[in-house]
Amino acid sequence: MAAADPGGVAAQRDIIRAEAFRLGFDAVGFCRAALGPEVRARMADFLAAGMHGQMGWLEDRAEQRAHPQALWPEAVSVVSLGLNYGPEHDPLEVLQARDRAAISVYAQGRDYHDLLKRRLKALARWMIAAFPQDLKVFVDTAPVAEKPLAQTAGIGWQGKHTNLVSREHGSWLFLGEIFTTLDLGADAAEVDHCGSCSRCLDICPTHAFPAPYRLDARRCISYLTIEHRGPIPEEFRAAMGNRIYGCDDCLAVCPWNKFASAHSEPEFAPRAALTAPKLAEFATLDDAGFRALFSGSPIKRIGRDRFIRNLCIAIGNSDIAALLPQVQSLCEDADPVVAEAARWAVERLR
Ligand code: B12
Ligand code: SF4
Ligand code: SF4
Repeated sequence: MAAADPGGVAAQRDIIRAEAFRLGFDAVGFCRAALGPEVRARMADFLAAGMHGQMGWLEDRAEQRAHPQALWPEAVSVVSLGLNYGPEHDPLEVLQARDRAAISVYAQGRDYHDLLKRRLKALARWMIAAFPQDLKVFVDTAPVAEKPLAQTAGIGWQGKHTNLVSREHGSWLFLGEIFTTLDLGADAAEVDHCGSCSRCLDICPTHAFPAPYRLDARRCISYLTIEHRGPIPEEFRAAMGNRIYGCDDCLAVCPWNKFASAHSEPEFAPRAALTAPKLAEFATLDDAGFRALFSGSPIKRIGRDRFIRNLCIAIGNSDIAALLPQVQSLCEDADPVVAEAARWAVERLR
């Protein structure tokens, strides 16, 4: 006998799920537009400890982040969606090549926000046509706690590295959501499958995890290379190695990645120029050159100066004396932060 399904919401979820998969999503789950009080409490701890560094925007809208209905009071259900961006090659390999720059997997192809938003909108249009409702789509930049929602909706769990891990796709899922006025019920939340593993915590080059499930963003290379303005604190510079944009170490070592498969999205295909670029190639980039090279890439967001600041640190860590002229020429850069990083690199190479 079929299980009771009052109002047919489980059947409705299955219809939407099928369409989401047809549109190319790799993970789909449903939950109520609400999060438990522990999410707000943990967020408050993180903010009170100042672990968000310069990301004041996390603090500004913390209430909305922790409570979906504070962001949109009419929201009843949330559809949480994931797109697989699993890499074809081991992202840690490039870290051994001293003359090369490491750019994190998510930033080697076209900006994922574009594809994810297009797909979310396509699903949203279809949902409106199928079931009358009001809805809103979100990806990344809105004050939405995407990982706790995804866990509540059952598509994965927040691992000890704080990102969402899926039994099917490992650490490699981008997340997006549709908030809707429709009551769709809920899927079962996912539970923690980290067990006694601590690989992600152990590998972190800057010891950015004060405890499992807690990240001090101020120490994270992803934060330092992408979000942090001004000089990078000296204590982290050597540990950054050749990482010039983001970091994948804690994601890449997760044992659940063994169940993951490489993505099949042409837009996520890494640009040849960004998989293992030579450090020397970037040193002469001016503003116009930077914008032309990174058009359509998420890297464009950080601007030429921050990018060259990161590059100088990587050159300083390279131990390759032949790169000395490249950083010497940046010591008088118009941007004082670039000039300081270049002088640091010159000292290191000497
Ligand atoms: C701010 C931000 C960052 C910051 C801070 C990261 C962080 N962990 O918070 C920085 C710049 C460092 C960053 C880095 C990266 N990011 Co980011 N980032 C975000 C953003 C915009 C907000 C996240 C947030 O609210 N952080 C604030 C803290 C308080 O939230 P939290 O991690 O959820 O903290 C929780 C835990 O501490 C937990 N907690 C505390 N104690 C305990 C105990 C237990 C038992 C449990 C279960 C939980 C728990 O509760 C807290 C509240 O929920 C989201 C998009 C979004 N709107 O959600 C993307 C997002 C999280 N980032 C993403 C990605 C891909 C990355 C990088 C991998 C990019 C890269 N390769 O460089 C790295 C990963 C670094 C890492 N280990 O987290 C993806 C992650 C996808 C996924 N599968 O999880 C997101 C979801 C973007 C997207 N739409 O796909 N990011
Ligand atoms: S992204 Fe890199 S620096 Fe940040 S927590 Fe993970 S391993 Fe550490
Ligand atoms: S590496 Fe281990 S501890 Fe970290 S998220 Fe994966 S399973 Fe959990």
